[in-house]
Amino acid sequence: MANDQEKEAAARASLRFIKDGQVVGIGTGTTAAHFIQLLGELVKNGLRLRGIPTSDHSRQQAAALGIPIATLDECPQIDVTVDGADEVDPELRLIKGGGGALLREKIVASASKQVVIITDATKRVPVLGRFPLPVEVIKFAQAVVLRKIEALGASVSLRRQADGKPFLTDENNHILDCSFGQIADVEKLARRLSDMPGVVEHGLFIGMASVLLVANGSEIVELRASNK
Ligand code: A5P
Repeated sequence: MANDQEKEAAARASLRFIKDGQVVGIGTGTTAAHFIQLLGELVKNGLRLRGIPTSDHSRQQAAALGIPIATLDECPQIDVTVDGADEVDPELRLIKGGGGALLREKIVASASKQVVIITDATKRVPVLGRFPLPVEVIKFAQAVVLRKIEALGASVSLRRQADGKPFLTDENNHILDCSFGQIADVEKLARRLSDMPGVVEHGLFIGMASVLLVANGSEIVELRASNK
């Protein structure tokens, strides 16, 4: 099964977590885009919900499909969020932010009773860190933060767009992509990054995923977090 079909299959499997009348967090990325498409079909067929998108891009896709959009001010408590991930370890800890939306994604996940992560089989790893960890920084601080993260042993690069200009997040910040290789102590690294002045957020999502749906060929593997 092709990778994109796996993403679609995982997205389809997440639909059973969505119930009528709920507030639904809407993820970002190519896998979440399949979810949004399918959610649009459910709404067209009469499902009532309010969607909280995790990026401007996802908001545009959802709105174009007729999905009612709300803000966190209107709905600060989300019933269920469905989102993708760049890496998932056996404890359902994640690296996210490959699409640059990690800040809003983490806020939406933190406001959600249930977080369903949908991926293809390539995203499962025994140890996080093969994927460069995205760290969102305010522009003023980026050179200082870059040096500090390099001092932790990572090779760090400022994310750029195709035209060479720095990538801008929806909140108008920059992203440092930090290659650590295998991360020995995920919690410790998360704390160290959060403690750095100028770091807005990092892409380590710990204790946030409730359910993981991985498409592996035609099979869907479901894993549940032990603490949820
Ligand atoms: C967006 O910022 C990310 O966190 C995505 O959820 C993640 O990059 C997964 O994206 P794909 O589904 O496109 O692989």
